[in-house]
Amino acid sequence: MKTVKLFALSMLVFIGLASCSSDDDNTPTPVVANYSGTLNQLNNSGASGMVNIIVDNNKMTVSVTATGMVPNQPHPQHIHGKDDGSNATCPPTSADTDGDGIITIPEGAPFYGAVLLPLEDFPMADANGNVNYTKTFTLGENGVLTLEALGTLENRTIVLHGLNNGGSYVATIPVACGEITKI
Ligand SMILES: [Cu+2]
Repeated sequence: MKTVKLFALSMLVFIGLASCSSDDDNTPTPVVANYSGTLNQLNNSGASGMVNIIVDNNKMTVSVTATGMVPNQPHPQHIHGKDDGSNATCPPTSADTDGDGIITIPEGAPFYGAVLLPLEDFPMADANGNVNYTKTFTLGENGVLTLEALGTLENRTIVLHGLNNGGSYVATIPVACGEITKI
């Protein structure tokens, strides 16, 4: 009798171990993914660049390299997206609905949506107009939105801002935009 019980117990342990090593156990699946985006100019800024994003569970590292930015000025930059999670895009020239030659933040919003995450601290372009930025955000902490709220990154865009207009620097004007793709 004892031998039978021990055998049954050892079988249970064996089954338990076997199920732990299978893929459909209760361990959360690690969320690790790489994304990139090509930054193209808006508003004839002459700016261009690349964005790389690495998501490793609740850590998200964003790298931005750009050229053709207004030198020696701080450049606001954000991940933009639509509230309903649908695909955000970079605005075409026709987004300038008032025809003043500048696509403003609100004129571009129907395409790239609202600001989801400011990529602070905003970088300062060097004397040649280059921006090099890398930062790791902890999602869901210190006011940074959660991975769930960030949603499907492929549906988000990156927008860089800051252009000389009418003889003065306007930090809000969009100067480059990139649609994010998974790699
Ligand atoms: Cu923005």
